[in-house]
Amino acid sequence: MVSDLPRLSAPIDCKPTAGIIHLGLGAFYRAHGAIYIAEAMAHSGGGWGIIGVSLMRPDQRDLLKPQGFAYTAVELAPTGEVSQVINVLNDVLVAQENPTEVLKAMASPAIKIVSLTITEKGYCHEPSSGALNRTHADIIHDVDHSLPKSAVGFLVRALQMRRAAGVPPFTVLCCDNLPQNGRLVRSVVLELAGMINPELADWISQNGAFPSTMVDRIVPATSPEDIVTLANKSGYLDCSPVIHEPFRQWVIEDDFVNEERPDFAAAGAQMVDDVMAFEHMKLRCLNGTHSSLAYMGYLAGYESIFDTVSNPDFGRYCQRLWSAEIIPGLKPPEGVNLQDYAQALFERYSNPAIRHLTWQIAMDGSQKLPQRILGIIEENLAAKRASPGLVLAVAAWMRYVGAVDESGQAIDVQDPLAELLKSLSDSGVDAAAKVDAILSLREVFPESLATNPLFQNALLKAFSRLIEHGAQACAKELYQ
Ligand code: CS2
Repeated sequence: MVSDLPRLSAPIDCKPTAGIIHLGLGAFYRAHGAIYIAEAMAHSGGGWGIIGVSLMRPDQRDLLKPQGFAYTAVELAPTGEVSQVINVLNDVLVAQENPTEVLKAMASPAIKIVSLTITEKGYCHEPSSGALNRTHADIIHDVDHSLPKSAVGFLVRALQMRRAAGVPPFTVLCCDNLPQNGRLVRSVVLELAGMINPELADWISQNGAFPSTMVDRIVPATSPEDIVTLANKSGYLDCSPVIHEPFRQWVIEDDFVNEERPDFAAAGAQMVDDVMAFEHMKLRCLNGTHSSLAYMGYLAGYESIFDTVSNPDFGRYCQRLWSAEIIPGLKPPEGVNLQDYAQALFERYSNPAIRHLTWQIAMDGSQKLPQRILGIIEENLAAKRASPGLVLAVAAWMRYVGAVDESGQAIDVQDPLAELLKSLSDSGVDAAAKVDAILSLREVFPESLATNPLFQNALLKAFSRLIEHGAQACAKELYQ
């Protein structure tokens, strides 16, 4: 019985001082940013302990507290595994339970950086345009209340407290898969601050820093079996380990308030002036194919990315997405060969030890599609380049949000727009009406794309064929 094993524990009193607050303490950050920071401190010192904040649920705090906030990171390579205990979290707070405590911590002069992995939907923005969604219930709330609900509200209210106390702002370090993520968070923060007090917005704009970053590591959700496997191997019980692949990359714009930051470079992060070329490459080559494979693979009955790319039809589909539709329009970052990058990605997807579920990646498609897929299709249209594989992926997403798979089973669609998408899908009597109804969603499809007849026709054709022949046959017929 693993429950009889001693619990992983770390002494609380020998932690570094906290210099970072991280909003959105999910597995990804614990398997990526937190490890870089632990290594940076091991190499160059500094008070960069991390206070994690869960915005909604207490689960992580409750699991980590009895372990002194330490956890195991398990690296799974095709050739074997390596585990290490990460002991860089000082505390975990739960915003919904005690927003005052979170604000107080964020306002403390010792905190120099507030980083975020709150997923795409956490920014309360309109995915197709990047603008703050002023009709979002949490934003409406946060304009009038000093105890906020949204992450953007926490940033703004904490910055307001720092300004009032004469403390410089913290650097806001966005680590979500969004294009120009620093600029995006800056613009939503300034917009909300401006609605509260225009002088606050000016102060943030003049004194704050919002570096963009590109983050990369494949981190599947930890399963109950992972916990048991680790316990049997290690001889201790860790109730919240993280599982990850060997690869990792972090590219960070070197723009921090008063230049105060951990020695990220000592841990292997790339410090650059402009992250855009890296971001484009990663969001399109990795996340673009990830989402395409997730919808196509799920519909065809495949559980994981590994299972999906192991099927030769989907493997070829993925390769052709890179070579014919994604790479031709990309400007590579200096010194990077995009073909090599794509081949390395294929090897990462083909790691049998990583079970990254298609269902997990399929979540929140309405928030992911614009930057992962739709932008490429628009650029390809402008360059008179066809995008049959990406259009097929959009059709697969449309089919997926109809919430019934190819074998007639219900799909548990997780998306902030899930209900609306289902009702739009159901409102159409035939394929054309369904596609039209979903295309009318302006928060996902920009006008220019939704009304482009070439795109409309290709999408309708793909959607109809998908219903008639299924995802695998459609992938195959594209690239025979
Ligand atoms: C995935 C990403 O869940 C998803 O949508 O595409 O989490 C992906 O695994 C990471 O961005 C890899 O760095």
